[in-house]
Amino acid sequence: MDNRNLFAALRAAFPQDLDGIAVETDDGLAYSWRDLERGTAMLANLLASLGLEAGARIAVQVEKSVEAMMLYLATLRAGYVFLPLNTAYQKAEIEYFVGNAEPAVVVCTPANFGWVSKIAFQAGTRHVFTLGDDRTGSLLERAARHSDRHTPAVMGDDDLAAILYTSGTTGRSKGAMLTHGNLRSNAEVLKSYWGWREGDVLIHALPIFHVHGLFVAIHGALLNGSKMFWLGKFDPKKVIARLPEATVFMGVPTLYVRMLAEPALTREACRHMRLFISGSAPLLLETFNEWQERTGHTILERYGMSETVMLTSNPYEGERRGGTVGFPLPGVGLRVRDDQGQDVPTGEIGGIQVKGPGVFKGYWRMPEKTKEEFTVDGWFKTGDVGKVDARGYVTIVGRSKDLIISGGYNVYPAEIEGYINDMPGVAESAVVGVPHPDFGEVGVAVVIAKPGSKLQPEALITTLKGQLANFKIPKKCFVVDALPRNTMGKVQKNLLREQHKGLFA
Ligand code: MLC
Ligand code: AMP
Repeated sequence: MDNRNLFAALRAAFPQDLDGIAVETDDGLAYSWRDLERGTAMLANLLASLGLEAGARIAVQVEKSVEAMMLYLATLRAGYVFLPLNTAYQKAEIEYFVGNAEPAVVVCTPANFGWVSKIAFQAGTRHVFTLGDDRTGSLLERAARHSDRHTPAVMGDDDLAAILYTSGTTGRSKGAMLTHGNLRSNAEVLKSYWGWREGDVLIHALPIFHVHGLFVAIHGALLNGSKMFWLGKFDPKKVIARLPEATVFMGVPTLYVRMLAEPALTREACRHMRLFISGSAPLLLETFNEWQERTGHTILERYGMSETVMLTSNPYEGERRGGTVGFPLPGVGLRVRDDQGQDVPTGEIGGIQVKGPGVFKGYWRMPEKTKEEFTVDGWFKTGDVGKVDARGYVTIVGRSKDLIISGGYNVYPAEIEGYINDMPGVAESAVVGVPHPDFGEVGVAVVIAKPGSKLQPEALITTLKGQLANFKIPKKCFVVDALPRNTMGKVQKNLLREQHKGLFA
């Protein structure tokens, strides 16, 4: 049988000369293609030696490092399922993911070993390893004892490669199951759509626990045999310093906004660059225009999500239209429907539904939820609201799902409200997204106290900080007497958004 393992496809694209540099880090390390080949083999052999069952999940919450990327690649190589977790997640969040996914292996930072291993062992995980961003920890120590040769496990297109948790609009996160076929086909389409070519060098400045940094960026570079400049953490100055040696950059809009604030961002600095790509959140027209003026480059905006990988993109050749996310990628079906399930006329607004090789297999152990998110004729309901113009350009105008996208991270108001409502003295709360110059959008909490209770907004925020990932914390909290409601008694979040829209202007 033809091996459809994504790792095999990426490995096949490595350059002939394995001694060339594959990754160069901002702390001065260089990894050759041979290092990637050998490192992933050792890690894959370590995983294979553990006697895990087929489809075992490898949950990973570690700081960004080249070794962390190798662990991802090794998981593919060995045929297991990668489950990346944002390093900002705290105890309750990790408890949920580990309890829900029941990973056979958990890898965490040496600093978090105490509490993470406790959660993991309680959930039945058999192996907990540590991995620091400075190559310390038990994972690499153990891997070093294994052979540096490994034949990639034989996988089919439909076999699971990764589970990405995406929060639900009501309550708990859902694990989107992505297959080797989903990821490989998307990577192959983007390789040709974005014109990846010999000599390309990618600046990798995004975190590697979400679609953008983990899949779009890493697969893009590896499938083209391209070198990466690897930043442990986004720093606009470091990115700009590397531009003269690079050709491709990918970022969420906040990264572009922060780079524009640097005087060193000039046409001259960008002269060697071929392509700037933005996605994960709406790119303001203002940022698009300012970038064009300052650098002479037109940002290419694309649109995707954890459940589907990339869906649309502005063209590489041809007009990249600011404010739009371009055309459906080859193989992607995209339609816009009204609440009655009818196609809307060209240019009219409705719910975006999609079909295609990147669309996931369903939510982990949630067949009912999965069913709800698909139409009877098999289209996935994205929850995004948009339109398609006469030329075929897609524009996202909003979301039907109650979601805030802050600096490219998704924040679900229902989750934050749940935590606030559980605090003593709180009767009710509403969290809404408002415009923010740096993060695009941030959460604001509006809270009602129980009769006789006194609430301090600052104290509520402090309590939340001890419970939730930092990017989910509302940037402002108000204690009020009443929330605006419609005649059905439902909180009118649109009015709250309107009321607070100027808070950070
Ligand atoms: C950090 N903070 C944020 C935040 N990131 N607040 C709101 N939204 C965010 N995204 C807050 C922290 O809580 C902290 O607050 C303060 O900012 C400093 O924290 P930090 O960790 O030092 O922040 P920084 O390094 O500056 O991070 C900002 C950032 C980061 C923009 C570089 O958020 C980032 O890398 N975003 C990219 C996310 C991404 O890759 N998304 C792709 C999803 S995939 P305090 O109060 O504690 O000091 C997807 C699909 C697709 O959506 O289509 O791609
Ligand atoms: P995630 O679940 O983290 O994968 O986030 C996916 C969501 O991010 C999508 O459903 C969109 O709402 C949003 N998104 C991604 N790319 C864009 C974009 N270019 N413009 C607007 N929204 C985007």
